[in-house]
Amino acid sequence: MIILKSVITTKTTAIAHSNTALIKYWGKRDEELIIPMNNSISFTTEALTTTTTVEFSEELTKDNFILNGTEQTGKPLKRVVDHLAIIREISQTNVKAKVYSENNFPTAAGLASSASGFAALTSAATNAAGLKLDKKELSMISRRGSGSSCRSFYGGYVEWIANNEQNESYAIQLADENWFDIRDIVVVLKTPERKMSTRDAMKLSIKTSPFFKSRLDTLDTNLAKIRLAIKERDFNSLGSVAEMDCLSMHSVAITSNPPQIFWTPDTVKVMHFVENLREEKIDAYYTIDTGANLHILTIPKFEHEIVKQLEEKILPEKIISSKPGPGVKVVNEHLF
Ligand code: 2P0
Repeated sequence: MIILKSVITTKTTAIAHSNTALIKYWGKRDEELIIPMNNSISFTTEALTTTTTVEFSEELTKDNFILNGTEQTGKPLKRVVDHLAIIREISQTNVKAKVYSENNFPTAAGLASSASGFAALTSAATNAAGLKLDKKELSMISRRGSGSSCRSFYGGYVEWIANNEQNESYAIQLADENWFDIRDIVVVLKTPERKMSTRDAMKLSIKTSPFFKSRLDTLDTNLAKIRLAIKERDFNSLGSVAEMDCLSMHSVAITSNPPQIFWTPDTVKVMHFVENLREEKIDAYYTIDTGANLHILTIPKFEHEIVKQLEEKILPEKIISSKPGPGVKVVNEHLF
């Protein structure tokens, strides 16, 4: 990437959507640069958004990060400051920044808030620093803040290319958000506080799960199946492979030492609920990230019926229904 010295310009606001992985990212080959062990595929989730405003100012003596109205300290602040440091290095400046961010969904509940969070931060901060970068470059910078965020730069269906030979790892769009209309019904359950971060859990899996390598061996086939399912708009193939890959990722997590079990009894209840939907000839599959919550994948004609049955039989804390959404956008309305 050739960057000329940038000119710190102005306050910038970006909106990014989270993404739901159909083939999961689980394990890094390079912890520092955040290069994954495997390619992953996701779709961008329209209903889950982070809005972030960044302003660099000579008057600031340190970076500030306000999330959902609360000034952040400790780890959340450090991750933002570290990411701003990468952007400052590229733009050859040492000016500090003020960062305001708002999520429209529960933070750190396994709903990929770090994906939309770092995508919005990277887009707003690079623009505010006067850098003009394309999406491939943005996805590579964002990846270093949080791996899965690189997939949120594009709308629709997106693949994160591990590119293990060249240390250049970035996202590409497989199909836009209008190509294949599916629904992601996010079932928000009571989630116990996570004992270990996703980052540490992945690291532990590589070191201790006897199934880590076996999972990697299944991925080329499953990635090819998902790419084909997207191309042919084959929902049952997409859903069944995504559900299998979710179970494969969780098998690796569960067989780590100590075991990483992200599910609660309610998670398993919803898994059985989805199996029962299929017996009723309702096309539905689940996928789960690092939390108790589930994403029920379906097609538009079954959305209403599934939400109705969830309300009757499960009573979750919240149901958020989403379709595939767009990539990151810079907007003119600022948070401060
Ligand atoms: C995914 N997850 O593909 C997988 C499935 C969680 C389970 O990407 O360490 O927060 O910051 O790169 O991006 C969550 O991982 O981890 C994630 P870091 P990130 O969506």
